[in-house]
Amino acid sequence: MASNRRGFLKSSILGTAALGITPFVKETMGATFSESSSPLVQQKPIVLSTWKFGLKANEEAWKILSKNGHALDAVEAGVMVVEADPEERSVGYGGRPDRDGRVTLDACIMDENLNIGSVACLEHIMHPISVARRVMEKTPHVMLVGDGALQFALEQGFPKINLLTPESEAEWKEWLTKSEYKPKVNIENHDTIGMIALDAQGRLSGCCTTSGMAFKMHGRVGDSPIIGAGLYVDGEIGAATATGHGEEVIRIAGCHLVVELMRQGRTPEEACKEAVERVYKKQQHRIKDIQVGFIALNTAGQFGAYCVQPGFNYAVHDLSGNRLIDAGSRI
Ligand code: SD4
Repeated sequence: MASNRRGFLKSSILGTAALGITPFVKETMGATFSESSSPLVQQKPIVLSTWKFGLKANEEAWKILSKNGHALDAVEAGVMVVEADPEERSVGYGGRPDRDGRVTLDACIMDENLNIGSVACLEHIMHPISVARRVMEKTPHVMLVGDGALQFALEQGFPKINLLTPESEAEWKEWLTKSEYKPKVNIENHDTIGMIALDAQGRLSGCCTTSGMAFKMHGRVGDSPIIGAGLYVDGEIGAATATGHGEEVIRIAGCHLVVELMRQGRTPEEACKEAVERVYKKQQHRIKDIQVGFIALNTAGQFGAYCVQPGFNYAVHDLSGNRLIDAGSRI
């Protein structure tokens, strides 16, 4: 088994060297590769994303990363897979609606040079992440919301569609019978997709996209499109993205905090843990109703994650393959 793994690594390295991608340094070859976090040697490219659906998103991102592509293109392409999937009921097309039956989407994107773009409360568009990228690249602004975001998307040629699938509509109608607003922890074991990547040239990028809390008030915006809350990237330090109850992530400016902690010398996992601790400390009286999870990656390719409640997992794809890892939890 171990020799198969080494054989796979070796052939991956030879293959990627031909593509001009920086291979693992020699020490990695003989070592057992740590699944938990923080490998001691630099490795790139690498991509991380939240929840189980991150596995298929990572596959798509890897197509770009393994060809020496830009991390920004990889993360956008990766999350688009989940946005377009009607079976994924917490992101994009088929996402659960707000309490008025409207599917409103939040997304943001960021590269290694602090370029940012974001949309919030965007309706009728399959790929909010691509609209966020257009905001970044084609406007003097960083964030568009609601009707303005839709108007911009249509001007940019994005097709207008109905995002409410029969399954989500039925669930909303069922919810209406009680109309009880109570966010659930670890909905169907997946939630927002946040993705962060380090490409072969050492460039970091990230993005985050969601339909937000199911049956939220119309106009509610979570952490996912808020740069510094649901996502942050500093090309000299690292990147982080978040999932879970957005209000709690915004309260502590979560992902900016994680990146700043890495700047102070914490490993990615230590930084995520400390950010989770801050949520825990202030919200102990209601902590059983709260889930927040962070994933983080630094410029050396070390990665880690942490969450409040057990049940959060994340997908990692590097030269040794694509796998799902359970994050450590505070409770
Ligand atoms: C948000 N973090 O909007 C996102 C996704 C979510 O339960 O709904 N989490 O708060």
